[in-house]
Amino acid sequence: MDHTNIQNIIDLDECPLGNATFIELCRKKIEENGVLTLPKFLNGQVIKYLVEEGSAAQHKAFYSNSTHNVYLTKNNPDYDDEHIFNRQVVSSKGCITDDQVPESSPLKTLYQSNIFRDFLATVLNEKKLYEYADPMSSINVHYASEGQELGWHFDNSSFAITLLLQAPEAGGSFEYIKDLRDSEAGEMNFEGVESLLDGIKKPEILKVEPGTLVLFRGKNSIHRVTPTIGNKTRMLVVLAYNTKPGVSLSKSAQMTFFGRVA
Ligand SMILES: O=C(O)CCC(=O)C(=O)O
Ligand SMILES: [Fe+2]
Repeated sequence: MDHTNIQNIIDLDECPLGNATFIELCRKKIEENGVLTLPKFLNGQVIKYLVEEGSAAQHKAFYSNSTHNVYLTKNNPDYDDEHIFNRQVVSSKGCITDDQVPESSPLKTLYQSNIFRDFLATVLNEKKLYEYADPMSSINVHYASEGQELGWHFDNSSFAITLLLQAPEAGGSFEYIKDLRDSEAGEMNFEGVESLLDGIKKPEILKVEPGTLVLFRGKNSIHRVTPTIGNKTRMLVVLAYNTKPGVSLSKSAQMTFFGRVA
């Protein structure tokens, strides 16, 4: 199959990305719900191909076994260690970077495709989207093997774009609470976050199957991925774009996420 042709990668019958009615429907959905899922986005053959490609590269993954607070900041010594601001959660997934994804990969065609990028920009209310200026950050493939997870957090970026390639036998589910804080207003909602982490407040669970495209606004909506259960690795692609050209991920963030600097 020709992987340089976008029509072989996206199922454009299920997801007509150039259709004005479809685009407007998607824009409304993410505006109202903070999340948009497009099941069957990827062509079935391409999912299989990408799982094989991803499995072949898994040995190159960098595993960051780190603890962090939900706000993804350093601890604040004004609060004691038990305070919810300083409470630590675990993130333990592995990741490969854009420069480790083959040039022949359908992921490169998808990432660069104009129809896809224009669709994303319109749906996300952005003028235009740009690739990262550094060679590592644009396309990442994440791996979560048995017991690995992504702890509760609010994203630094205002939107995230993911594609699940392989779901584990159990676990690995994406949980979230919409608008649990208001970062623009400086409202961190310690009570709400504590109630969630203590298991009192219950999150929503996002239903995601392999091949589903997810657009998620995670800056104010706390989310996590529960630990993988069983031998099958959870494999997920993160497509990262900027709203301005020429932006690189900071060296310290490269070190944290990728274990090396470009
Ligand atoms: O793995 C996922 O589904 C979500 C990833 C995520 O939340 C992140 O990378 O910030
Ligand atoms: Fe996130």
